[in-house]
Amino acid sequence: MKLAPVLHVILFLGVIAAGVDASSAAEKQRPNVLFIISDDLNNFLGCYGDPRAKTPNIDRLAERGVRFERAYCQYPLCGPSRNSMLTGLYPNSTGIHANQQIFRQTIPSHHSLSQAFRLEGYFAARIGKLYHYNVPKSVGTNGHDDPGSWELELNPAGVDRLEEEPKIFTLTPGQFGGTLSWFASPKGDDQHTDGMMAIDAEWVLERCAQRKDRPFFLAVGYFRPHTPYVAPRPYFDEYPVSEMPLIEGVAEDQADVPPPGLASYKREQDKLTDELRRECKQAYYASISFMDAQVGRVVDSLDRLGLADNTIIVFTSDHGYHMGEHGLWQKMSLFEESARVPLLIVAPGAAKAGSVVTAPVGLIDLYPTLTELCGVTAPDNLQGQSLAPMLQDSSIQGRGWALTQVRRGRGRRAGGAFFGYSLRTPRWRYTEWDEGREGRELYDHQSDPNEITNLAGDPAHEATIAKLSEQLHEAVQSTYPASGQSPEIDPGLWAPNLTDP
Ligand SMILES: [Ca+2]
Repeated sequence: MKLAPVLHVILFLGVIAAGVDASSAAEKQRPNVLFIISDDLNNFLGCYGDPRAKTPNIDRLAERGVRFERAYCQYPLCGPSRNSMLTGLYPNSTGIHANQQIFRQTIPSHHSLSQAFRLEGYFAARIGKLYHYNVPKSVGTNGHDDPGSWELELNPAGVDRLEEEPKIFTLTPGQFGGTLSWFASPKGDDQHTDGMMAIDAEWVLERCAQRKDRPFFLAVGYFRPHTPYVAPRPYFDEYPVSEMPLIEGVAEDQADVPPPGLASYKREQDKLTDELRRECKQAYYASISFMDAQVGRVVDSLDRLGLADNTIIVFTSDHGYHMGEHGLWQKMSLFEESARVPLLIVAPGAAKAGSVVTAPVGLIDLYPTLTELCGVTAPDNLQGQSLAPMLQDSSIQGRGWALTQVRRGRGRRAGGAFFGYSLRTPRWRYTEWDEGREGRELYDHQSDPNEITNLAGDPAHEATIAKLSEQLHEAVQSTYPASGQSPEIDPGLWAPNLTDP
């Protein structure tokens, strides 16, 4: 019986250990979420290898978390993309294919991403643009927001909205949101909308830090670099106009693209000279760096308040953006530049910091990812995949493709409107316009990362095209609701503007 006291000690220690485990598990709060989205931001970021971009704060997030090299929007336009991302459903299941609409008009009982968190006790707050807003006209209002998604909504408006519009250079007088337009502002960061949003976010985080009993879902939606590219002057000075590159060989590149592939071009862009193209690029980069500084400010607050260890950070954009590639500007194309988005996820304890995932993923995947990471119940009809396994092991391939769609044609729903669908696999981009009736495109990213040579007419690739076409049609099928019924928006509500006002 000599061993008995030792056993007692072991048992006693075991009880203490179990007790500590149980209490720490009880005290361990569900993770918070800081969801940061930029508007009309492409991959002009240092962490994505851009040679000019000065984006130290976003780059820092990439080092702290996982960078998704091939992330894509489901629709290269604010409203449809954001509705899809925040419902976890493809546009064919939200019924939202244009701006000025919200999924409550089509699938009112569906729970949005932040609503799912709210239903389980999270404090959910929105600052700025999460659902669609007209930029700049809705800045300072709720835009086309969904009130059911949030407990707190903040809509600051800075000098960019309230004072400086008359000074903005624009290709079409009086137009700012859908047209190339820019202004180097003499006012400082704190007087601009995005700067005010960072200050508001800091204030919300301070409040959250005091409420230990309730986890938060804080969504911060910056308006830059959306047109008009208005940012404080010092950010413009970081990008000398003379150093802004021009795209060469556009006419040769366009020769093999079917017309719908280039239909996002706007006639007003004929007014662009090389000097204006350079100024435009400078202003876009300046707006990105200004927005990057506001990201840094919010992340610094999270660190300062001791919240970072238990907060998942997402950084992304609603779609990509052209700066002259293929002769195109802005969004609404199915080329890589318009479909691709930056996507960074920092998840303390659930992600391998500094890793890079190359599997194609979509914004549609964020809803199931965040609910899984936080143990929040998700609706059972979500159409994306959880990226949580990829955060731990970057070699996991998941679904293996991403799908982006866009509407073409001038009519309302009948009378000539059709969709283009583009499938991105690790190697290929394959696009069908109206199921091929209006053209096909095939680009080999192994040898042609800029998508210059359309291989769709090349007999040597017939087998590849047949296989990708089958894969694309299966993918499109998966974008509809399981019931087979596609939600339709009331035609009276359908807004014919295909681009962003
Ligand atoms: Ca081409």
